[in-house]
Amino acid sequence: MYQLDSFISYLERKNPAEPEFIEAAKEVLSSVIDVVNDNPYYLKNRVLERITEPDRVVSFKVEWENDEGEINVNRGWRVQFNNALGPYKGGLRFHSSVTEGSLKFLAFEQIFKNSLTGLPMGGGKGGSDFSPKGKSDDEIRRFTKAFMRELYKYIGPDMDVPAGDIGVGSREIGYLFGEYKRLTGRHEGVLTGKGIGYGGSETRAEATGYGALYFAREMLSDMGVSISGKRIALSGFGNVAWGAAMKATEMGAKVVTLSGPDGYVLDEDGVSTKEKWAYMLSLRSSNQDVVEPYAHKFGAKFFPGKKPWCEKVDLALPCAIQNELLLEDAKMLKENGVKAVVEVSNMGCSNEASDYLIRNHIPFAPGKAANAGGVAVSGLEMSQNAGHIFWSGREVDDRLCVIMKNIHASCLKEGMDADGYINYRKGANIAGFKKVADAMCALGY
Ligand code: 2IT
Repeated sequence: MYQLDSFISYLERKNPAEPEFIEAAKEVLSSVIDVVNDNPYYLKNRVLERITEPDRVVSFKVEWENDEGEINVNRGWRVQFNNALGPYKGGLRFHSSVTEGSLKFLAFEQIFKNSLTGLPMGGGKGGSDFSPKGKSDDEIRRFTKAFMRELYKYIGPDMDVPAGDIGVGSREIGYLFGEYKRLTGRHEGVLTGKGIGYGGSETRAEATGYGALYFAREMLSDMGVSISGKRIALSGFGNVAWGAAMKATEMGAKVVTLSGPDGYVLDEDGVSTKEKWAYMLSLRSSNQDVVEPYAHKFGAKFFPGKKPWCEKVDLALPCAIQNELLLEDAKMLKENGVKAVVEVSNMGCSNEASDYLIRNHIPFAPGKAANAGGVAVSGLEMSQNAGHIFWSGREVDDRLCVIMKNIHASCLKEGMDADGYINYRKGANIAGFKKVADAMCALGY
């Protein structure tokens, strides 16, 4: 029998100075520990020890030259956490906050997220502590290609298929794919999020945001409420926030905030026009990592150094980075009558914040369920690449919508509390975990 506290202490001893990994593990384990203790097969197979240990972590040096001709050194990693369900799959993050521990947390989350999609994908994640902020396009290209010169040794269409994440968008995927092709001579589905003209899938760019809104719509309908007319606070201003703002607008809701490391924008007219969405993309590709110019351009208000969670809204959608919505933010949202919190970034809410929301019976969707649309369409891109075919945007979007509804149904099946409260976090963790644990047991050690 496992005991939660002693198992967490064991993980802390094995993974010192990796607080985000411990936090993510604690969240999953607190949901699944009873399931494991009730299942002699899982106990005999030591699934908890095995599922919390990555298959391997590759760390490598990345040397690149800046515009002044100086040599720079960064560190790159690929965490190949678990491939029980399929090839390792997960994004690459280029951000100053990246450490081995943060990538382990992201790869761990990715295992269960990918399992929830129902597609055959294992869990992985990679990236670098390289910060694109303030870099020129040439510097980004040189760094990205140098990164692939190491990474290509460890990946392959049936082994490990990276994609984008924070700091890695279609521009970087293009450079990465170009370098992989130059090194190997193979045009194959080794990366997802590729440009549509050279093997990418329709709707991949929009998929994370779209999927999160499909999930949010299902959650609200569990409460008998329509998403139309709802007021939404978003954080972030990148690819995920962009997709979410477009789909929310299409559903008749109004997104009133965006945010960046510099503060948040309040746009009472709504982030709801093609011009505003295109501007979000241009802000992102400018590599400045600030959102304030949006406020100047569109006559919106800007609150420096603040987060959008103090606004009175029906829905809060963290779309930026981990631990961006903390306990005091959750309290403020509740005070202001929030109806649901949908985590679109990975672990956007601290455990304390999501515990508080759940204790207070505010519907809370964890990232591994709500943001799975991105990797789901990556899985569809892999299918198209493997079959040498191309699906229309309509076809991909229809499949995405079905996948998000299925994930929602899995959360209901495993997450319904005795008093009728739907604990989506518990439901997602149990449903995602069981499938991986069953496969691990079936495959043997
Ligand atoms: O966090 C995520 O799910 C992603 N960054 C997308 C991963 C992918 O392989 O598309």
